This record gives sequence, C-alpha cells and structure tokens, in this order.
Amino acid sequence: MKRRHITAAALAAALLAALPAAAEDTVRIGLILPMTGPSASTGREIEAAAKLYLQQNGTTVAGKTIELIVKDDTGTADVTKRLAQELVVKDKVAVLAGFGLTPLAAAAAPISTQAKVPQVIMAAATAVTTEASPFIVRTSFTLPQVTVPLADWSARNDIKTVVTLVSDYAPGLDAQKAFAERFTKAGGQVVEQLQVPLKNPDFAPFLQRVADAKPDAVFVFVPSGFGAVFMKQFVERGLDKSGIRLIATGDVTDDELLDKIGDVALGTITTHHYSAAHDSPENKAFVAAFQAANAGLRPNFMAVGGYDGMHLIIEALKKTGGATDGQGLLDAMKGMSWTSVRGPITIDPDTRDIVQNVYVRKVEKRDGALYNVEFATIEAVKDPVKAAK
Ligand code: VNL
Repeated sequence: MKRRHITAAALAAALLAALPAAAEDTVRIGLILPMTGPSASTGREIEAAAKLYLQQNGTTVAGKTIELIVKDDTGTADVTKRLAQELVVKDKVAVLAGFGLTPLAAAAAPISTQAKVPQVIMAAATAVTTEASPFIVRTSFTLPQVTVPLADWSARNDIKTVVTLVSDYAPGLDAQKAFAERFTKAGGQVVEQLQVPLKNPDFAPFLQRVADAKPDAVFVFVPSGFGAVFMKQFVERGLDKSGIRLIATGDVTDDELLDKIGDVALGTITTHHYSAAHDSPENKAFVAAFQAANAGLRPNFMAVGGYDGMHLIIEALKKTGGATDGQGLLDAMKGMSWTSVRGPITIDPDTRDIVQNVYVRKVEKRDGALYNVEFATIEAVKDPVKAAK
C-alpha cells in the first residue's frame, strides 16, 4: 500500500515537473460553445470560423503552437462555469473564448476575473456583460448598438406607432429599451412592449396582440437560431398580410436561416453589423472559404464574431511575443483595430467592447437566394449604453 502511494506521488511529481516545459511551447485556447441544444447553430458557426482562421493563418505564433480546445456547454450556465474552471485549472488555457449566450458569458466571468485570464466573448450581446469581468473583451456586438440605428431609420420612414416583441432575457430587454427610448425621443410612439419566453417559445398569443394593436410596425428581437420559428408563426397568424411592417435586428434574419425562411422575409428591414452579402473583397474571400470548408454552410454574424475573436487572440500573442500572462494579453487586445470581413472594427480600450459599423439592410433575392442587402451605413458605432455613462 505504502509503496504504491510513494510511486503514485513520485509519478505525480514527475508529471508536474514536466508540465511547465510542455506549457511553454503550446498555447491553449479554450473555446466554450453551445454545440448541442437550441443554440447549436451558434456553436457550429463559431467553431467552424475559429478553425478556418487557424487553417488560413497557421497554428504557430512567436514559435509557439496554438491548440484550440472546443467544449460543449449545451447552452447551460453551470456547465459553462465548470468547463471554464477545468480549462483554466487543468488545461492551463491562456484565453477563454466563445460564450454563445449572455447567461453563459456571465457564468464564466468570475473565473476569468479570479484567474486573470482574458475572456473573449464571440457571441453574447447584452450591453453590460463586458462589465462582469475586467478580463472580458468582446468581438460580437451589443443589442443597443444595432437597435438605435433601427429606431432612427423607423422614425424617418413613416413609422409612427410600434409594438416591440423580444425574447424575455437580458439582450431582448436591452433591445426593447434601446428601441423604445430612441424611437420615443424621435417622436414615435411605442404602444405595447411584449416579452416572449426564451425557451420553447410560442409566439402565437403575442402575435395576436400585435395584430389587435395594429401598429405601423412590429420591432422584433429573437436570438440567432430562433428566427425561422418566429417567421413561421408570423405567417400562420397572417401578420405578413396585415399591413403591419416587420422591422428587426439582424438576429431574426440570421444568414444561416434566411434562405430557409423563404420569400415571406422579402422586404424585411433590419439593422446589424454583418451580412454575408457585405460587399468587400475581404468578405467575398471569407464567405467562399467558409462555404468550401463547411459543405456550403453560409457564415452568419456568429461566425464573424468567432473569426475576429481568433484574430484578436492571435494578434495579441504576436504582440506579446508569445507571452501568455493574462494582463499582458489583455493590454495587447485593448485598442486593437483591423479590417474585419464586416468592415473596420476597433476594441475600445476603455470599455473592451467593439466599435463597428452598423448597416441598414433589406431582405432581397440575389442569384436565387435571400440575403440581407446593406443599403446604408452608420460608421464606428460604440455601445450606446456604455457611451452614455
Ligand atoms: C445573444 C444575443 C444570443 C444575440 C444570440 O444568439 C443573439 C445573447 C444565440 O446575448 O444571449 O443572436
């Protein structure tokens, strides 16, 4: 018994001694995503984009090998938290990344704070989420950032009355508040504010209330992956023929789903930071490479958050010469600017949130498929919630 104990202890000591050497030439990045469950499309898009980025740019930085460790949190916050802890303690990751939904990003925030490990949010989009840890940096967007330009557009385009309809959790409430405040200031009237449960949503009773209120437009936010269910019920309730205009954040007309939604989406006005139809050489190359690597799957805004998140991490490592100390990496990330496939972007050094163009788009048919076609640009938009503080 005793002998065995000593042997085991000696083995453990030998392993521990071996660890720092291994850790020195490999930099691990922990990517926590919902790969299963209702937000699996978000995980699929981000994982594919992160892998594409490494394929295109190589896995060696400053003499070190980059290793991506992908974990499925199933969209459940306690799983996210446990995985973040394991990745930090056991795998000694230099960076935590991913975070498909706001509650998942929030669950990992205390870990990134305690461990002083940068937490790169590639998806979650509630304004205040970046304040949950000083080590959070975001490459996605915020709901108020993309919603305010839609309120402005609506007020200028003959929309006088609006009902808002959002998923009942933080980013939905953010969108609802941002729309109502801005639209009201511009002289519009929000006649009703509706919140639909996030899980297994039944939109029918809420759509009935929209029909009864007869506003000029209904403003909608549902998270990525839920737009098709919403649109199906929108049509079933006859809202598409009611004369009530549909306006939404680009989450509803998500590029992965849009073509499956079908012609009923034609003409829908949305605002967002990325469209697969964004007209730039960088984006054309990105869409082609992404589709070639993923059996024709169209990249959506989640993929772009993942692609830019990897760019941020790799470029930060280049700046530190491969050093992985968390504060050093974080400082390297702050203030970084580059030409993304969505357009020019910057990590605001004060808020660690993304500054980017927001585009006004209309769903149109191009070469037989539906796209969000951008027709106006609001440049270098900061998250308005933090900008107002
Ligand atoms: C969130 C925001 C998630 C926007 C989304 O899709 C989205 C979030 C999963 O912060 O939870 O489209």
